[in-house]
Amino acid sequence: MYLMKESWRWYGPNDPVSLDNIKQAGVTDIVHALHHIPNGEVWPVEEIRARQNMVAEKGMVWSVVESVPVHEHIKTREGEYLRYIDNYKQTIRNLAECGIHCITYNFMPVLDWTRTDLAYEMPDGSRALRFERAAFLAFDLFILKRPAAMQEYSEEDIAKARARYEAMTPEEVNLITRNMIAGLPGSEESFTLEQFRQALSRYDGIDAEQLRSNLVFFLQQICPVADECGTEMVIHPDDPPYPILGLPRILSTAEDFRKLVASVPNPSNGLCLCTGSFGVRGDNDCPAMMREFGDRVGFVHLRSTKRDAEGNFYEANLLEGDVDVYEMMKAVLEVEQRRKVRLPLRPDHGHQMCDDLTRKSNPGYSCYGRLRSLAELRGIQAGIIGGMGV
Ligand code: CS2
Ligand code: MN
Repeated sequence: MYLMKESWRWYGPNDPVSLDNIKQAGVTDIVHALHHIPNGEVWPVEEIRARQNMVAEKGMVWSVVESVPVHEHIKTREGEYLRYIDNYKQTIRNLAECGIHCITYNFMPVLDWTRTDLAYEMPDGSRALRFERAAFLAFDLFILKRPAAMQEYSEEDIAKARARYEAMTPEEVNLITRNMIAGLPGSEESFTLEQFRQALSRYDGIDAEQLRSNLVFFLQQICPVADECGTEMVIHPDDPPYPILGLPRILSTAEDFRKLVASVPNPSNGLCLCTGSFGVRGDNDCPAMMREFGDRVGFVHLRSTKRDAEGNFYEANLLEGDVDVYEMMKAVLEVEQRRKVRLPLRPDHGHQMCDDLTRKSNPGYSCYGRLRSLAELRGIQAGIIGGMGV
């Protein structure tokens, strides 16, 4: 049987969830990045090796990179983008030299993943990450004051956002501003409001088609190198999976990935199937995507969000959200048996619960919350295998 390769994201020596903690979670594989290297610069072999050794000392292996960030100049195809692409190629080679062959990245303009509330209280007292549409619009319209925003939303939306904004205390305004622009873990970039406006304005002439063609150009450059190294470049979907703040987004649906593969058929052009990101849209069927793209899925993130009719969503307990986790796990197992590979899979974000509530951790990357998800995933997998009579 080819079972999931249990993996866990570790942010490095300063992560409050230490490698010792992770070891006790029982995982074998570490998902990691050199967060201290500025975006666009080469990751030196010695630095990769140093981190690999730290992980190896604890009896685990650093097998997946999440992420090698794509410099903004590459996304807008301006300035020094060619130098940054060369650097990216070198990083792929250096990682391969160290035996690391799975690299996650995303192509979201300016912002990585976005939430308005990082401590949304659940009925059981644990805390979840949440995206509240009215608060998000209030930020866009009345805090950021993005010039085009007034034309993009309906009158009803604007009225709701205005009421939401007017009811905010100054502390709330500060908090939502920080949540939006200070950079969630993994995003590597943070801004002041003024810097943020400037960063957005670099996309003024760039629509979805242009951004897609910039991604295709980038992949056409790096995939031949990745192919040669036996490395999979797995793109992480947009989160949330639709355009925000007037920025285009191009990896939000199955059709988006189909287009990408049609343009860049290289074997290294792969997908990080994150059910938490794709699952925010009702028209994304994650198990069906797993079955369709199985040959190109190099890494799986499992989490589940719960959406409502207003466009809000929060990160639910794994088995209580909109994603059919059981069906997803079945799809993963089917692909693994067919391909005869074990795919790295990690519990994505978890709630802050138990001791997580009194210690600081990276938003979403709590210890107990993720342990709970991982335990549930193991149970589902064991149940499926048991049912197969193997
Ligand atoms: C997020 C992101 O859903 C997620 O996994 O936590 O940090 C994500 O890992 C990056 O966008 C991938 O490049
Ligand atoms: Mn994810």
